[in-house]
Amino acid sequence: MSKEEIREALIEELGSWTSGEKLAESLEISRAAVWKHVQSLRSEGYEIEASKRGYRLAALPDLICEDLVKSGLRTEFVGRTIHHHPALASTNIEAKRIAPSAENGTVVVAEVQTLGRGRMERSWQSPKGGIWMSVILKPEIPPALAPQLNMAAAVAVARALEGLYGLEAKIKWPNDILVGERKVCGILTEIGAEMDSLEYAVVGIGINANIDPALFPEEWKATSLFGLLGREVSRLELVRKVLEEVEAASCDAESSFDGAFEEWRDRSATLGRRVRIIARNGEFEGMAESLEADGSLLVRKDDGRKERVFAGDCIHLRPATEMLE
Ligand code: BT5
Repeated sequence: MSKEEIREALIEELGSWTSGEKLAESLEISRAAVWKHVQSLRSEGYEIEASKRGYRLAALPDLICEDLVKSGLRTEFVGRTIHHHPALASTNIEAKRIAPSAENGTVVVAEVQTLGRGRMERSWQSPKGGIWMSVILKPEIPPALAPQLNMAAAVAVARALEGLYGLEAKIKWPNDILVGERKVCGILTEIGAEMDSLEYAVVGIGINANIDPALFPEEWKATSLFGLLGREVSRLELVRKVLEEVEAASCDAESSFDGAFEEWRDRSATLGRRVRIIARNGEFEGMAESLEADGSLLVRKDDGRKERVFAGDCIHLRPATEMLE
């Protein structure tokens, strides 16, 4: 595609001028067509200057586009194909649309989402500066093991945040990534399956990266990497790291899963806490006693009975330190 070629040529000549005539000649298109593609790249966020000397890209744009992510990405299959969109309703919706014909590891990423989704049809704020992406995975596992991919994704994000920024990232059941009790990332895994085989899993990962945390209402107990670190992070570096860790942890999910499961449990912010569970069939309180390999949470109620929870919301009732007093 000429537009892609123009983008590549400008990135290659980063900071220098490339004449419009040369571009037109090498791509065998008119100068007007070059101009049209430049306009389209500008609308995607590329700051391309135009003068008598031609076109110039002064700096790499802060965009998570395929070429930029792939240079330096160390994975076998995750991220081999990346569909980058300036805006989408939801990367999960788009990923599910293309999943049946997409290859294992395909990624859909958007700079903003206009209808970002959380669990149970809740909405997910997805302004510019965050990382909103979905990874299509097609492991050969039965559908019953799909929760492991969800758990693997949480482990992957936690590892990435710790590895890149030294943040102590914890996992709040079922799958929120917390740093210091505040949510910095949410994960939504959806699957397409037959009775006995998983066709695909779409693992949607939303990371509040370079976002002003004041944007989130206090009751969400949300934060962002910008809020935690006091500086902007390289979203490209973070996407690469998360994709690398997703590949490692999802391969683990496909084999024995022991390693990823242990880590999921070790990183739990919920175990040992007093919690309120809001499930489809009602609400109750108790102590979060154990986590099972199928992703469920075992809660001991105040009357001593144990309840196994597969899905629902979990509210941490008191900070862990108070529990020890
Ligand atoms: C989640 O839902 O935590 C899963 C979020 C998954 C988002 C990713 S982004 C890429 C992909 N495409 C999508 O459309 N979705 C996935 P849940 O646990 O239900 O949390 C939703 C609740 O968190 C909302 O009801 C708000 O209270 C709060 N919330 C909304 N936006 C938030 C944000 N950016 N950061 C933290 N909390 C948020």
